[in-house]
Amino acid sequence: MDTSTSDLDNIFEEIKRLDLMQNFAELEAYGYTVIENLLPQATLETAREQILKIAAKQTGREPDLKTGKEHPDWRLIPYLMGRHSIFQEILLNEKTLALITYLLGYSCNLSSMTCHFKGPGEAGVLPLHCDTGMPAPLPPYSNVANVNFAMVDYTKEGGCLAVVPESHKFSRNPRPNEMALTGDNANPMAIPIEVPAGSAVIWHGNLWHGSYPRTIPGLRLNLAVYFARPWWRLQERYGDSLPAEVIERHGNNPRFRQLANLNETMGWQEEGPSFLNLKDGGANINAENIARRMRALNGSGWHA
Ligand SMILES: O=C(O)CCC(=O)C(=O)O
Repeated sequence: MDTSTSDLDNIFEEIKRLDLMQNFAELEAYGYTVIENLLPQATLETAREQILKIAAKQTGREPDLKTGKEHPDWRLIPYLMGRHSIFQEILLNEKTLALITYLLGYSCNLSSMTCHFKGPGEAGVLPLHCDTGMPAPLPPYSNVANVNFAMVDYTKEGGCLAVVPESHKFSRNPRPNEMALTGDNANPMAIPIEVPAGSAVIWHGNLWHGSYPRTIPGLRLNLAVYFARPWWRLQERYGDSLPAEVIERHGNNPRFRQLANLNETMGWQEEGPSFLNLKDGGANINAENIARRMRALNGSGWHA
């Protein structure tokens, strides 16, 4: 039945079917949740191998997972989604996508898929922040949301993710004196997320998070999958800029199309909006088309 909460009804059913009720409750209460050991070993290894390969190309130095000596501190390895099918497979993981859909609706986009690539060194600390890039007060619902896959075991000394539980309810960014994760001014509300490689951490866009510096040898890798509601500016450019083989592989999947911004209709040029036919004097403007378009953008409720 089409009710005013049909999108919410659907995602709620999906969350129950996937046995994610505990994660759903944690997201609401604490602003984040962990699904341990989510990625199959082969997926984890392939993704990690690809990240190391791309990092070698980007930096001109061969990464050493055990020592990390060629790559101290922190660097970003961007634009991973289109670079290997394993990243597309991870993007479409039904469990993480179900929780993201609860937070952002079916119409959300992928904003970026990057690796925070961290070797030993104090400068590898990422201070507490939240990813909702707008002035306070932040809306109480998520405008953006993250899935952070641990590509190696996460430990505090290894430079793992840090979160401030319940900070999604503060509706603001941390102030400068609340951002530190090390030293005398370290925020006492922050906790380390220590989980095995292959686990996924999902959080509400208003949650304060960051990561500790790595104080032991080796590399700490994540896969940071960042999503946004469809009116938000996206960090990475997908849509028609994606490699043709990616569009060929997933272009018929409606969910992938929306995530990868293949349904974008903005940025009109002389030919006008693609959903109109200007030659026929805008013959496509009718109630049904407009309703379909509004539904794609807003849906019947805030969960669309
Ligand atoms: O895992 C990390 O190092 C932190 C990631 C982060 O801050 C982010 O994805 O916004």
